[in-house]
Order: sequence, then C-alpha cells, then structure tokens
Amino acid sequence: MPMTASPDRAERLAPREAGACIRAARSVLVTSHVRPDGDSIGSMVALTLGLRQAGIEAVAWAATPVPRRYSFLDPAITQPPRAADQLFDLCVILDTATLSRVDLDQGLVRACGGILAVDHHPDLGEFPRACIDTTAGATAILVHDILGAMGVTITRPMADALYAGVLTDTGSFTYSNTDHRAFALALAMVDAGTDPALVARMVYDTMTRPQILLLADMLSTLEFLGGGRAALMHISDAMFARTGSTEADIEDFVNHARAIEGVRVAALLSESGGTQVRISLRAKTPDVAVNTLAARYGGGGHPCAAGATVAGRLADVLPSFRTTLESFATTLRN
Ligand SMILES: [Mn+2]
Repeated sequence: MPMTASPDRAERLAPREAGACIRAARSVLVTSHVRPDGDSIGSMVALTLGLRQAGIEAVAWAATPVPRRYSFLDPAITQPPRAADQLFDLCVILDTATLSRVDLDQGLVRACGGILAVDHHPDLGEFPRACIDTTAGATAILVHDILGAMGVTITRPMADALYAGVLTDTGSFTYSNTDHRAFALALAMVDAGTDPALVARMVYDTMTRPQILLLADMLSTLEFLGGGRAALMHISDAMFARTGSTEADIEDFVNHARAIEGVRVAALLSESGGTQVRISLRAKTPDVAVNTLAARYGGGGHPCAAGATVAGRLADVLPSFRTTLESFATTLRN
C-alpha cells in the first residue's frame, strides 16, 4: 500500500464505514501524534477499551509517556516494546493527518496489514484510507461515533477518556469548535457515568510547582507586536533547567497570551534540547488562520490552533520569527 495518495484517489470513510473496517480486523494497533494532548490520549484510551469489548485484540502504543495530568485515565496506553515481533491487521492513527507526526516508529506502522486514520485536522491526503471530519470539535467525537456504529457500550473509563478529549480540545467548551456535537458528546458521557468536576480537577488543577515557576518565567518574556494584535512569548532551555520543568509541562501555556484583550494571535516559542524550537500558535477567531502561518514553517493544525517545529537554537529563531509575526499581525483587521 502506498504511504501517500492524492486526496481524490484516497478512500474517505464515514464513521460507520470506519467501524466496519475496524470490525474486519482481528488485531489493531492504536496510536496517535507526538506531543500527546487530551484529545489524542482520550481517543486512544476509549478506542482501545471499546475494541477489546468488541472482542478485537487491541493495543495502544505511544513513544511519549502519558503526561501526568492524563494519568488518571485507564492505563491502556503503553510504550512500544523495544523489539516488536507482534503483527497487527490494522493500525488506527488518531488525531493527526500527518504521517511524520505519528508518535511511533514508522516501521511499526508500516508492518501493519493496513492503516486507518481518524482525525479532525485538514486532510492532507497522506493517508490512503481515513475517516476525517474537520467540522468535529475533537477526534473524541469521531471515536464515539465509530464505537457507536460498532455497537460498543460506553463504560465509565471510556466516558472519562472521551470527555477529557472534548473538554480539552474545545478549551473547556469555549473555542469556536464548541458546538452541538461537542455538548452532545459531553452529555452522553455524563449519562455514561463520567464526573465532569473530577475530570476537570485532574486535568486543570494538578499543576506542579516547577510548572508554575516556568509559567512565571514565560510570562516575563511577553511582548506585543503589530499594535497589540499579536503577543509573543518564549521559553529557553535555561528556563526549563532552572525551574526543573520539561516540555510536557507547557501544554496550553500559549493560551495565556491568547487570553489578553485585543490580542488576535498568540505565539510561544519553546527551545528543545538546543537543537529545535517549537512554535505554538493560537488565534481568538478562525479567520486569523494561524495554520497558514504554521505552514510557512513546515507545520500545520487548525485555524485557531497550530504549530511547527524548526531546527536551530532559540536565539537564532526568535528574531526572524518576531519579524514574521509582526507582519502577519499587521495584515489582520481589528
Ligand atoms: Mn484533536
């Protein structure tokens, strides 16, 4: 099977068809993207548990350990074994439309009998067979639809996982992707036994002291560009070291800049091991289309949330990015 195909030649499945595709497999490898988030983790956990209920041998493998804030979810996700001699009929890739972002050795993915992507990011045509719906606020919504089509009963651990997915990907039901389907999933998960206050407490009220210290350091770098329409912050390797924090600690940190009155676009540059810089972008409204800005750096994402990774040290990347962001912000209408 070719690893790439043009979108018009690719097979695009509705959730019901995706469910039938999964049903045809006896063994399934479930995985997702690097820099795992609530939606990728929740979707992996719920799908894996659901497939096991349906009598399918399912494992969830991710190279990155599950971040602490999501460790209360069912521990279905494990790190891939060093030497994997297990063969799977199907690999289901969740919450990414980009092969290079998959959080697994590509050899493991290629060794599977087939690949099915389930995602809500713009379709890049990289996956020959996929269930993609960019109008879904979270991949968790699509996973729920697929499990429903397969006749799976949503248990409490699945409900917690899917609820965590839609909660985090909609910014606690505040982003522009918060719609009927997002609330419908939330309601269904509450009916299935999830405790929204408990999930929120585990996800949001468990910041560590190193995280808070890093947050303070990051906020001290805040600068405004383009007449206040853009806000830029950065985190250096030295800041991570000084506070004892890691890259896994900064999920959603960029939103502090997005929340400022008048800011249309927010950016956070974080240094990674002195060799790479991660660019995280957020917009208040979809018309800003920060995914177009991310694309200039080889990245991608949604109109309101996107990112890219570039090679180099922070000191090398920051000045030119500042200039780019300034001109990007200047083109935005107030
Ligand atoms: Mn997502």
